[in-house]
Amino acid sequence: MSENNVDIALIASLVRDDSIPEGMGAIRQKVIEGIRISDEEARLLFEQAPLSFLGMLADLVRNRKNGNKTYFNRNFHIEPTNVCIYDCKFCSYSRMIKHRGDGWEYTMEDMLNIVKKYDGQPVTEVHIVGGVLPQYDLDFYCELFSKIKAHRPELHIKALTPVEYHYIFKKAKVSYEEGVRRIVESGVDSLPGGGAEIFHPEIREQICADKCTGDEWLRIHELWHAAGKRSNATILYGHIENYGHRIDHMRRLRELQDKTGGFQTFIPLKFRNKDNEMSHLTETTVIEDLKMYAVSRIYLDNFDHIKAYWPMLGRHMAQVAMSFGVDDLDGTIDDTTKIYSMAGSEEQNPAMSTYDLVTLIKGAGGRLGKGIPCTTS
Ligand code: V47
Ligand code: SF4
Repeated sequence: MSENNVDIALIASLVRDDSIPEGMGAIRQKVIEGIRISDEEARLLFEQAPLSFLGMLADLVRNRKNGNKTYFNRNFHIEPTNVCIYDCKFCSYSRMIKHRGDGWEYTMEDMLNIVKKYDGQPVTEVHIVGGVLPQYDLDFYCELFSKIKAHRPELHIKALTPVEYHYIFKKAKVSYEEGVRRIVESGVDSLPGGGAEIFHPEIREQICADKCTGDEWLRIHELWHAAGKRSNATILYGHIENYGHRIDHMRRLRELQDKTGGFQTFIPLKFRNKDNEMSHLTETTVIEDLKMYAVSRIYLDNFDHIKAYWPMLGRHMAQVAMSFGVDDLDGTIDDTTKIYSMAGSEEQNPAMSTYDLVTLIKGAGGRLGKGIPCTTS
């Protein structure tokens, strides 16, 4: 019996029949047997399962997939601009185009200089994402990606979301298929999970009506996977959506993953309420955050990894989340992102050394994922 099986047997035996909340025995049995849970069962977990029960089930799935290994990436971000033509109500980061004097707009040279700043340093990934502006068009980005690849071929480029791609493909008058072919050729290695928010139109129309739809987001990822590439997926939770919308979101991802197998990791992003048009909303409790990690780990049975983005969650909560399904942490970051500090995260200048991350993982009783330092993104 492998080390992982011992863990699973132990956890399964810990959830004694007489301690199982009413109506949840069947769910527990399914999870132990590796059988997919339904949308209704996910709803029951969200609405009625005690946190400790959720934690045990999520940990069982996490252990089955990854043992007690936790992965992380050594990365830095480039945020080309914080000016944006769109008007997402939850966004604390962007300055509308009419106030563009308050924001920044990097040139190609600025961005290449950021990449060069990391020459000789052991980073493995650059994460590029920011606002949407007309001068950052398809030709601009393809040139940027090719130049980064020419400068440092082994650096993994995780760049732009379907929000940007939908805009730049349309502006260049190319089909999604042709656009995806061009970005593959220019050297992009993977797509980050951003821009997904909540797919359901009922919510999307209220929080981010003017950017790509949920179906368009999914279609671009589908074509990206068809090109043999991998990507991530997020959910922005804890605002005006209900559990039904969260489950609908995860169902669409699970269905696409059944088709393509191209998603690597799912990243729940907790809505932060500072300085945006949804600031009147109260943020979710830590209990709700752990629930979100656990239910997604249990429901998304075809995703290998669940990621905690510690600059958003806080490093200590990220450590706790490792007992609720999380096996992937992003990342060393090196204080190169403003998205969360501007939205009210406790982490105002997010940066962790490899040593810090290793200490954090070991402190939570975890082992390092094979090949560390490595990236799952
Ligand atoms: O799409 C914006 C979110 C996302 C707020 O793929 C907010 O490895 C909370 O997607 N409160 C961008 N969230 C970040 C992102 C990401 C991060 C780390 C790793 C990966 C990956 C992807 O940030 C946006 C949006 O959903 N966001 N404003 C806010 N106020
Ligand atoms: Fe623009 Fe992204 Fe902010 Fe929306 S979330 S306003 S697309 S920067």
